[in-house]
Amino acid sequence: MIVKVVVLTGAGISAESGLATFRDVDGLWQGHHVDDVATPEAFHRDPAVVHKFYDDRRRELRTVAPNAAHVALARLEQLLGDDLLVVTQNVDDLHERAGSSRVVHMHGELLSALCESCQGRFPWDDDLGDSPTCPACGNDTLRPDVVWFGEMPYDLDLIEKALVRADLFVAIGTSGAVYPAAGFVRMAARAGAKTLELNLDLSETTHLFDDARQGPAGKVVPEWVA
Ligand code: BV8
Repeated sequence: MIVKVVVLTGAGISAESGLATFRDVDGLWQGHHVDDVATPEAFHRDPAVVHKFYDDRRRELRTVAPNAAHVALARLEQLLGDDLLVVTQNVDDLHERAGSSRVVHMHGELLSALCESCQGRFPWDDDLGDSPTCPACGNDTLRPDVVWFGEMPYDLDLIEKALVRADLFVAIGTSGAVYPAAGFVRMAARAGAKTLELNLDLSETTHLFDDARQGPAGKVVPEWVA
């Protein structure tokens, strides 16, 4: 019997690697109001502030490594192949660095730059400064290739097709605070999938899952994959 699995990850899976989450006590949004750093309006109002917010995170990302939870999901992909899809809300590259290749970054990627003029995408080169020019069209309209509030997440069609065909939906390290990701559990359950939440503590959507286990991802994810 083919088991099709969709795993949704959030900032909590990268916490033990040392990357801040958004809403925990020392989360990213502390000291940074979402409206000042994670909306298109913020970027057009003061691009330097937004570039600095992402430059700081990009610099920090280069100093951390995947943890046991990322490694366990990469091992699960070796077992399940195309029957596993990891959908991440995270913009870090820790899933890929742990060995996962079937990863959808629905909120974009920290190490990618997007040109607002020609829509070209390029690896983010560290010293792009705060008015980087597009290597393709030459305009100084490069922005972080991340999905801000009010912007359409990437690959929603692909994700929804996987959710309605899933036998099992697992959410790992996400508060269930942001849509449309927070609604994926309902979509999977409605289509008949079993649902499991692995999280440090209860989330805003724990009550929607068939099963929920609390604990650090670096412990509960390898236990689940084993
Ligand atoms: C959209 C990328 C529609 C950037 C992010 C009113 C006005 C405007 C919009 C809305 C509105 N009401 C609703 C909306 C929609 C809005 C939304 O949901 N707002 C919320 C706040 C109510 N959503 C959007 O705007 C989305 N787009 O709706 O578009 C549309 C339709 C048509 C046309 C155009 C548009 C886009 C949202 C994407 C925003 N970008 N990130 C960046 O990274 O800087 S959001 C960001 O926060 C993450 O990507 C993630 O999605 C989200 C939630 O974060 P989590 O990953 O869950 O992390 P969090 O800190 O919250 O929780 C951590 C969890 O881990 C906790 O539960 C904790 O217990 C646990 N944990 C901690 N340590 C561990 C652990 N677990 C295990 N082990 C540990 N060690």
